Amino acid sequence: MKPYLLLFNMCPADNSLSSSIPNELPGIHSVTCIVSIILLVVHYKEETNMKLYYSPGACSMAPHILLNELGKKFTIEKVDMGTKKTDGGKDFNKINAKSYVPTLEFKKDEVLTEVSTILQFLADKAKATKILPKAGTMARYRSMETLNFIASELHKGIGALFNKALPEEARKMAVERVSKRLDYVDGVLAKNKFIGGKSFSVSDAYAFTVMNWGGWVGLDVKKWKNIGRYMDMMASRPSVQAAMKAEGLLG
Ligand SMILES: N[C@@H](CCC(=O)N[C@@H](CS)C(=O)NCC(=O)O)C(=O)O
Repeated sequence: MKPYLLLFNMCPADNSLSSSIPNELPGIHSVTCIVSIILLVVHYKEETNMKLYYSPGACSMAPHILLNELGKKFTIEKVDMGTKKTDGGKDFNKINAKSYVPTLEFKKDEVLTEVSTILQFLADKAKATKILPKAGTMARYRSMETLNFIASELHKGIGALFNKALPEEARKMAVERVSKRLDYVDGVLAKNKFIGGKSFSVSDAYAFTVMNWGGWVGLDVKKWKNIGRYMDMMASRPSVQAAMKAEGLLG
């Protein structure tokens, strides 16, 4: 339990607590209560103010899936990547100078970017150590190793194939390169149900999202047997279904 919730629980409806407080500390329970209430309000506002800027099916779907898994309160706002305008009529370039999604507004006028960082931020904040091990442990470095692999090899590898101006030879080379990475992923999934082991982890939100682009760029990821099984299993997860529905990808 958060320390201020503990303090808040100690706030008496009447003055019954005063008898247990030493005489030399008059009014300390009132101060404690006021501080805990202020912290409670700040925390609540922070949680409810969390907003994810997204583009349907883009890499922003990874934190979207994770937010659903964590059961967090959040809102989403679509960004038109052509005009860089949000659904709410804002200039997206002013929200994120890098001008790409995902962009997580986690408190007023403060945003966090980069998929792997946002995923770690959200899981750490929720203390969800089952889906992202504690910082400083070897297991955490393994998770970071996987996240970095997904970001630099899969995300950028498959993402490059969206480029219609890519010359045929360059495209062939890009497919060959990413296919080697997918051979590796298929081997991992031959031994494990999920990317990081026996249970769902933050890496699955990310790996599913970028491998799901296969259908849009003409790369049939399901020809890798274990990846095919994994994609079907992930697609049926409630957190994934809810994210895809909210982004307008499912009816
Ligand atoms: N390094 C960034 C890359 C994010 C990225 O590639 N976002 C894409 C969508 S998947 C995007 O918004 N592209 C639009 C643009 O660059 O204009 C991260 O890891 O979050």
